[in-house]
Amino acid sequence: MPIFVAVDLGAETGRVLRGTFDGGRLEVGEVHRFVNRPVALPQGLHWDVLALFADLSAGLTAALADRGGDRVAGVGIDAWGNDFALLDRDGRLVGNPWHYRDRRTESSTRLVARRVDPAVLYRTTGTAPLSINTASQLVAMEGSAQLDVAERLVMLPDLFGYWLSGRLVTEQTIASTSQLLDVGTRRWAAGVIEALGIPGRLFATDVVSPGTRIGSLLTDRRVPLWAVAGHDTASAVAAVPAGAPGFGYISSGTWSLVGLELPEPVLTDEARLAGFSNEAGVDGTVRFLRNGTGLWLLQRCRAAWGALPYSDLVAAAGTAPAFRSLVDPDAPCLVAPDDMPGRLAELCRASAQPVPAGRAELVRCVLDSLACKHRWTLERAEELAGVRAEVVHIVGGGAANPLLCQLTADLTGRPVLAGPVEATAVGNLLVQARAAGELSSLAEIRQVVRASMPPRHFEPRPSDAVEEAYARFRTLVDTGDMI
Ligand code: LFR
Repeated sequence: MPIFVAVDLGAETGRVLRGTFDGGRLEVGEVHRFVNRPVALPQGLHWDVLALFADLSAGLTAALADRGGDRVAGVGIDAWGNDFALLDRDGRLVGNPWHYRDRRTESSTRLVARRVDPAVLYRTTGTAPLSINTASQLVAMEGSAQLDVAERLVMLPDLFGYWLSGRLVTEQTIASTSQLLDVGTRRWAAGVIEALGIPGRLFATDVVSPGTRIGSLLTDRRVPLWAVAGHDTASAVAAVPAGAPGFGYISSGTWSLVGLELPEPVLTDEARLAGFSNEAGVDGTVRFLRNGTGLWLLQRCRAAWGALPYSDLVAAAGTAPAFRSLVDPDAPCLVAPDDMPGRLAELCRASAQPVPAGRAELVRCVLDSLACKHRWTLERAEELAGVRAEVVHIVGGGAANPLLCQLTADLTGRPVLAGPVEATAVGNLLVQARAAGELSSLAEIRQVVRASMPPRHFEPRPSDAVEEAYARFRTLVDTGDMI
């Protein structure tokens, strides 16, 4: 049986997973897991890409050594979006890549807007103006020595692919998080790059679509390296186990990426002002979605409390009073990692709501608020795209949080289908399986996900309490800061 290996890099954790595909079902097993530890230097916050490469290489060695009689039919890499490395003319790394949460980009969106009319930029790239975008980061680096010597820009999954295979490509889905890719042609948007004052020479690599063979591993030439959907969210959406069109999805992890899969982008001013992006999906599909703060709020509370099991926190929240205090998860003061319980309490106090007493009430406040924001975002997406989602799929870590899934069903009024938790790795593995000729379409990929890991159903429970809470939430969001 062919086996495939997925390298899945998240902002908190990296993993190497093995997938065994028998023609109908995929079985996934984790081979190696490692911490992704950003490093704060006096000059700013960076990723330690050398440590990540050492860890993923160790995982790959273990996965390849343990193959038994099976044939390794491929390796694929996906990672979080927006971040990139610069290479010099010898193909060597120029400095350590920056972390998208580094504060050097604080005024970048304003600078970008001064150089290119925001409506024109949105019509060209389809990307919401966020400080984490590659474009914002590059503009903030203007005049730096790094930019002076750089010859190529490479998005992070492609950097690791380059180090594994010696071949440099740009994969389309990860490039679509840059705000520098043309949403129509899916090529670099040369006019935008020039108008922003970013050196054009950085963008000389070919843009390839998911499923393209990059090359083979330098350490074992028999093993192909495939370009998968290199953006983790694109891999997760490919693994949504939908049987028909007309679904909404929430890729729920540190972020909540809430949106729709569309055949064409939505490039209106309304979509731009509501903070929606049109990211590239598999097979020319568009991921029309909004980046919202997700379980980050819970992760940071838990960090402040000493790493209690999530399942205990969620179970306790289930017994706390519902919808007592609500916050906008995207409130700017919640971006910083420190003292999350204190910041949440402060937001409740400032909006004249009861301050949650104790951990259970605070977790309840977070989950109620996330579910409200899920509804707000889904309904905005539907209005903007002019389509209705009959069901909502939750994939990623949040699919293992039954309270969040039930609350999202209650708020959106749609059935929620939860899982797979491992959607990112599953999407990575099955795009490889298709590239290797084992499957033929995105619909078939999703059929395999349904057969291999059937989702869990949550039926909506409409009530006056839900509607009253949502009305309160809307007031908070509609009067707050949107982006
Ligand atoms: C999710 C994700 C989001 C992206 C954010 C930052 O892991 O890739 O899609 O907006 O990370 O890169």
